[in-house]
Amino acid sequence: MNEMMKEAKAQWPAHYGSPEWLVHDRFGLFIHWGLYALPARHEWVMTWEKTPPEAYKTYMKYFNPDLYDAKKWAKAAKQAGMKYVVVTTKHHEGFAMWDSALTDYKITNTPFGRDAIAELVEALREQDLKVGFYHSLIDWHHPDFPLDGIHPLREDEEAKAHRKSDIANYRTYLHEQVKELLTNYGKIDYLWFDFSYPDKDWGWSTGKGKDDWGSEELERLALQLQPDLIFNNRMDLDRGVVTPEQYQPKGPATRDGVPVIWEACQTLTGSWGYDRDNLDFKSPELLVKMLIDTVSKNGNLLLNVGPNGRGEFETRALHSLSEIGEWMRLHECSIVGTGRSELAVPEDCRLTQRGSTVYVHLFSWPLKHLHMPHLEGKIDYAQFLHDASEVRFKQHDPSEAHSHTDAEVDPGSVTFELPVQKPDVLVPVIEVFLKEDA
Ligand code: JFZ
Repeated sequence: MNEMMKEAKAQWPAHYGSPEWLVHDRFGLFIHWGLYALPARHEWVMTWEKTPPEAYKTYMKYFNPDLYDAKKWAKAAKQAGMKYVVVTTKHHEGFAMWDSALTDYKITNTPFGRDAIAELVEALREQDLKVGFYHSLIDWHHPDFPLDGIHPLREDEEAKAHRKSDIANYRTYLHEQVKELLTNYGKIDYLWFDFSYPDKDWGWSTGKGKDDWGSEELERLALQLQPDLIFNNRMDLDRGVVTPEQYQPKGPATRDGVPVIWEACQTLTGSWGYDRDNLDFKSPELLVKMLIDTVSKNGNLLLNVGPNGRGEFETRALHSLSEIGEWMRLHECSIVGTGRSELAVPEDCRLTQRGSTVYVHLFSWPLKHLHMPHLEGKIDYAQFLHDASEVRFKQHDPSEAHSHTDAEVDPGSVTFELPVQKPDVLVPVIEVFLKEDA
């Protein structure tokens, strides 16, 4: 294991479950599904359009995803090479996607009438996928959630003057709902709370953080029910998996300069919920490169799909997942169980490493040669990962320095001999076996 990864694991809170599986698995599916699938204009539509909770209930009346088949979702994740799934149990809109006894605002009271979370959890276990719950700390439906600058009623003067919200009641509701989720659905591996904004100040209201959520107590409660649980870092407690979103960090993520366990969360289009008119799809090649780039920096990738109101992943999302899956079918061993390599990175490449095996991912295809510095005498064998065909290499030879390939190569480097044709995979990978004693 690389040094930075060791340091990151040493930072992990001792009272949490072990993060080993997460760090090993590297690739998960994020699912954002709620009533917002119906307006299909982003999962923040309620507050963007300042829709009062009463009016937003229209979507509950018409929520009927007749094509929902949890087994299909689980299979799509599995086929894409993902090892875990994090699904929204409740998003900021406040709607429960499970059969909660604590509210009427829940999926079993829609025409659909089924517990989507129960069905999904079962399907995930069948596919041997780990189960994560995304749970929104923010709730724009609950009357005891105090208005603030991102609430849909933020410009409703009547509500601002007269609404009697008691955050203590909301806190109890939040805790009790989490209790249900961690009691009624078997083993849950990952809790992904979202999100805290304690430093926000709109003058007439402020943001919310650990005291509002009762984060310490919530964490304790969760661990009592599920001692192996791991958490992300958005409860305002400054611990848990660090979750940069919608950008690729320049290097391994750190907290106060110290490496931490981290997970990039990324969208297909820039929206999390189903967003019909947003066609800004990242290409499968870009998505595969984002996965590789993340793992080369010791991170995980949690890639999101926003299913639609019929309960399906749209065609484009399915296409992306299947392209990623085809790449993963051939290259999984350069991702799963690997992390950052301390070797010097050749031009246009990303490296990952497991023990003495190094994976060289070629982001752009060079002409005939790839030079890797500082490897003279250290390589035992090399091959392409996708077809196990040998990749021959030669050491820098000063006596041949007149030859075109050797002239400009740094002493000590190794030159891999590549075909002119780029292999027919999104990102080709050379698997390099270092000599055990090198
Ligand atoms: C949150 C949600 O608001 C969003 O809808 C989605 O669920 C996403 C995964 O998480 O958005 C955030 C939360 C935190 C930050 C940015 C967006 N942040 O810390 O920069």
